[in-house]
Amino acid sequence: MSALRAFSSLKGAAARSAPLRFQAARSYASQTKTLKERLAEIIPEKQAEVKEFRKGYGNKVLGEVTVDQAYGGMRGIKGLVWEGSVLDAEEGIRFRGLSIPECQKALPAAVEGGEPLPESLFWLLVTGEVPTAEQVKGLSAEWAARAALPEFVEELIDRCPKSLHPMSQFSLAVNALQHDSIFAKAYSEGIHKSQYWDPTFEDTMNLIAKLPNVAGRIYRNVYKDGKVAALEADKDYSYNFSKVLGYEGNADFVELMRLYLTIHSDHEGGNVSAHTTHLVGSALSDPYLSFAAGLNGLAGPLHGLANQEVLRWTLKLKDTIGIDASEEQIKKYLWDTLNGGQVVPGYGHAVLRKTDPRYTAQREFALKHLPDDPLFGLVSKLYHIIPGVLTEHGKTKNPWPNVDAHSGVLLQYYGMTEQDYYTVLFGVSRAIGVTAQLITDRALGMPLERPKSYSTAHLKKMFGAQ
Ligand code: CMX
Repeated sequence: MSALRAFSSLKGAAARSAPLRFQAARSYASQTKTLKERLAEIIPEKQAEVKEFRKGYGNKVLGEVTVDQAYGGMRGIKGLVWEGSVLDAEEGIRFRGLSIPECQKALPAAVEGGEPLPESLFWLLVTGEVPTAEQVKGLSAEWAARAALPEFVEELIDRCPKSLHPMSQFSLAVNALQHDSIFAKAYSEGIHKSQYWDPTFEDTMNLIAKLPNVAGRIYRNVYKDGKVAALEADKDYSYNFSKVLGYEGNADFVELMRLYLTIHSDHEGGNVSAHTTHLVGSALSDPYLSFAAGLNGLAGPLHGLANQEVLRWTLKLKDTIGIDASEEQIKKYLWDTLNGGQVVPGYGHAVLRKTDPRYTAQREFALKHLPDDPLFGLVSKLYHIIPGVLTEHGKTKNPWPNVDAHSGVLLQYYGMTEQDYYTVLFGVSRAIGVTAQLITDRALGMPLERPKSYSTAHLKKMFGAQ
């Protein structure tokens, strides 16, 4: 593919600003490399950059920590490095400097003007570069080629009772995939630490590649006939994932998966699933063990499980007061939730102070593909009512919707009504972001993570409190 064609595959105004920065600096040769070949070139440059930066600025102060922050979930403490994305409280997420709308314009898509391919986002997160359409095609093919599961993992999933939550099955299967970890094997054989990134990369590629078969098998076993269709070697990741789920016949659902898997992937380093994966990885646990730990955090209702909770809560509201409920009825329902000591799922965020752009991207998808869906109508109505009630309630620092407030309504429209499964979709996407960082962690030789803790007695003594 010529450099010119690579440029012309980048459409729109945003593609001519930030993405061009990446593209312009790249030679034609770099645009024909595979991801691993490109990484082998980038990593020494990155190592040198970080070494130089630390030499000059290593003793600069990032911020101070208060006693309240130590008790308050370490909110706002600046103590992590995460290369793939940075979250701004007002603007939301940027992946390697690109906002979601910029990614939608700049990253290669499967259909003209369509949603970005999550493969291209993985490339962007790992390298900081927008890949060419050919490079993304190559990555899709590599993932399809690595997708088969070991027989014992299939059997393990098949033996799970249907009543075991899909997220527990997911975590179990990812832990079992560890059997074939290339990093663990290389470590036991005495690999030099300067080479850690290579087997980490291989594990990551295998892990991401196998997730559609893991997640698809769980879905087909728990909710359908247990039959899992074979992936197609020449199709993209989202198409193949939709196929194993049983939705490949619906082109709009496949497009939804491309958007979904792209926007749920990465949200900087401090959220529970990202931080957990990074923390466990810092002990040199391999990518399977690290990501499985992250999945267990994602399965919490204040984090990824909120997407199942949102649809459940919304449907209960619909059943209780009706889909055409008045503003007054909805407000009363909200107050009943709050007075019952429960959170309104899908609203609020530990960092964001505005509507989550991931919510906006999904809302725009709904406006394009399902503008007349009654449940979308209800979700839109809630968007106009909930922030006011949460503000009046006076507790939450951010009354606006997060990513989880919108995904369920899109999925149910296409027939995926099984709410308990929704967090598994989030998990497949999250693998793309957190494993990208694991490769960087090992390339930069990030050490064991070990912050300092104190007991209340010790803190009181430190400050002379009675
Ligand atoms: N409904 C009711 N109360 C809420 C609330 C909501 N949606 N969001 C925050 N609050 C409450 C908190 O529970 C807290 O109450 P207490 O003082 O009684 O403990 C108070 O407001 C202050 O919380 P905060 O500083 O605004 O928010 P946190 O950073 O502590 O928590 C989050 C962030 C996301 C856990 C919280 O907003 C929440 O529970 N939201 C609902 C669950 C949800 O949607 N989670 C998904 C987040 C996105 C994701 O990770 O997938």
